[in-house]
Amino acid sequence: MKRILTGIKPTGEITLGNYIGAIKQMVNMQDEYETYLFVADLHALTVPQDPKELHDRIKRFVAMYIACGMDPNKCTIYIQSENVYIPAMSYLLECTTSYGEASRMIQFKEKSKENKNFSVGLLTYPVLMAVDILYCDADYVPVGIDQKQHVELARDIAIRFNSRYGDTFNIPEPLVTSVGTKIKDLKDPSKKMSKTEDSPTGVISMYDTKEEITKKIMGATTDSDNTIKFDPDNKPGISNLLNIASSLSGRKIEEIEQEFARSGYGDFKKYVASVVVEKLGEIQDKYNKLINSDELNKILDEGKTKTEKLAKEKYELMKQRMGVIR
Ligand code: ATP
Ligand code: LTN
Repeated sequence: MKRILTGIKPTGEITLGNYIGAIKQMVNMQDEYETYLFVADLHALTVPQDPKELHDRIKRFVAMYIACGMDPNKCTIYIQSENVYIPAMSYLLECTTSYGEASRMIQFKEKSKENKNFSVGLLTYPVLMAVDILYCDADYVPVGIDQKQHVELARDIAIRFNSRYGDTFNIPEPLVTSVGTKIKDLKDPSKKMSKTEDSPTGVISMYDTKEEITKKIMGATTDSDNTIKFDPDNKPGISNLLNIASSLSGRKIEEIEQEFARSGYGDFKKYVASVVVEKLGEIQDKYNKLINSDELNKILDEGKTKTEKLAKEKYELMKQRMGVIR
């Protein structure tokens, strides 16, 4: 069975964009692949975080993964920082990665411009991400287009390590989620819906109430021609709502277009809101049952034990290959 793996940084609350673009793909793939899903909390530290908020968010992420449909009996769920071999391996790989390679990463260039006091961790972030992928010999890494360059760097690092020190890592491939599932900010549909974006009415969090969801969708930016048609270039707002409704209801976009061919934007938005309210309601019910349960700790303990064993074996092999042994 091929292995897939992905992680999400707990830099803010999980959004509808994360659910449709990342978690739902993993839910759909967990039957066919050996699946690893983790909370990338060490990655969150590359930009300043409030410790109390970060701590609370980590467990919420795990409960939300499961509430969204990840089945702990089929996949391995864990917290990145609980695997002590991950940062240790990251140092070893940092020593095989050039400064030039790391500083060419687009995300590093962008984020280091935003804050001149950026941390060294922001530069080494893609090497840590390479370890996340390589320690368990993942075959495929489902990511958004913005992360493709990092997975390609992980490939380069693995190929170089293998040729310098002998076969050690499997070479992973990025699985870029399709353009159709890139969910946009409801207020500014030229931007993606993002958990760190300061856009209180443009971003739907997975914890939003029925009233909040309805208000945000009814207030979503659209256009003035009053036709419900999928046309992302000319009608980004309506196309975004069609994408959301289609992804959550499982209905085809054309079917929804036809149903609302003679309706105004108000009726269409009410429908989209009802679809989101229903889906998020189901997820939130499951989440509320899980968040304080012992089951969560059991799942995380199992994830830690399993992934630590794999990482330890790889770490020992790397050390041996690199000559850092007694
Ligand atoms: P940040 O604001 O910290 O950059 P983010 O919300 O943009 O966070 P990431 O943690 O970078 O999300 O991404 C986690 C996963 O969710 C990635 O696979 C990414 O492609 C996916 N994802 C994030 N936002 C969206 C979106 N709006 N539509 C579809 N997929 C998304
Ligand atoms: N960098 C990713 C999160 C992430 C990840 C990973 C994704 C950390 N490690 C390993 C896939 C595989 C992000 O910002 N979305």
